[in-house]
Amino acid sequence: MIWHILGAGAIGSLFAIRLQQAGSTVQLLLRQPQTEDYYQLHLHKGKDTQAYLLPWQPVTQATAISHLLIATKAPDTLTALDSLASRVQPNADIVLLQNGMGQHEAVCRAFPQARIWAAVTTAGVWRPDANTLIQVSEGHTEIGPLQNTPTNMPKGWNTMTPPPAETADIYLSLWRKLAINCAINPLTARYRCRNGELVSDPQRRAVLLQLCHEIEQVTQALGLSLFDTSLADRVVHIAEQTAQNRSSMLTDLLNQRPTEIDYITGYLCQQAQQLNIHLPLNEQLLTEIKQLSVQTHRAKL
Ligand code: KPL
Repeated sequence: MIWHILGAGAIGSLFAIRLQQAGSTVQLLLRQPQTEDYYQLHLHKGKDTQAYLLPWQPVTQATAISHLLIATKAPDTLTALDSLASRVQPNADIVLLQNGMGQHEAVCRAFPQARIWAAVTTAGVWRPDANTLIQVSEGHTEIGPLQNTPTNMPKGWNTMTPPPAETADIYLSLWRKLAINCAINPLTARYRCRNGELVSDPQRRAVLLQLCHEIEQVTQALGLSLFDTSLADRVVHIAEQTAQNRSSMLTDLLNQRPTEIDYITGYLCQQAQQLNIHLPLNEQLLTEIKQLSVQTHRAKL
């Protein structure tokens, strides 16, 4: 049994290493041909550095896929899957480990017989260059069923370190992460600031709190109780904890890559529209960030 990994960015590579460490055979699916048979990654955790060799194969290779971890950026999911759809066995195990919402339903529709799971992680990891991973925090990972899944976790996930928690309500976990990302990511992109600067600056903090209030209108209307505290308290805490981080959305903008705004704020606004809730600040941010993404994309061309 082989876990194929689609999307070998920071999170995809980290989980490829975790699966390999747990005894699974892994194979990265890469677009760019490599000169060696193995992809070498150095994982730094504090003062400790370990080297890992991860087998890889081209996405276009013809072997069948029975276990697939999807860790691409949300907007790339369906295009990336298109290139290997014919390789995915009908009853494959598929785990989606991504930011954002909306893509999960599309994958379930595309693979109606597959056993599909979603996972959410708070692991903090970044990749300064192609062969280096810096893990800032182990984080907490949750995994739960989306479609046709048996009661136990997919193979290899139960023996992973740190062990993911299995949840029957992954939808709630996805919403928790979505709500936090809806609050922090677009604002850091708007102000081009680090997460902590959203709370240390009084004006930005006021906008952040207003944004949280709007997001909570939607989650409450959906009957979701996200945290023990208000969303605003939770978001302020996370922004303080990750004060020095650049959010993934700001990082995408700075690197002139497409952002995940349609799958974060865009998904929230779609849900709000169906519930007849008006979210003026979120809608304004959706337009602004889409505009910024187009500008950076043009600058790159
Ligand atoms: O998940 C994040 C992201 O940047 O996507 C947060 C929680 C905002 C941390 O940076």
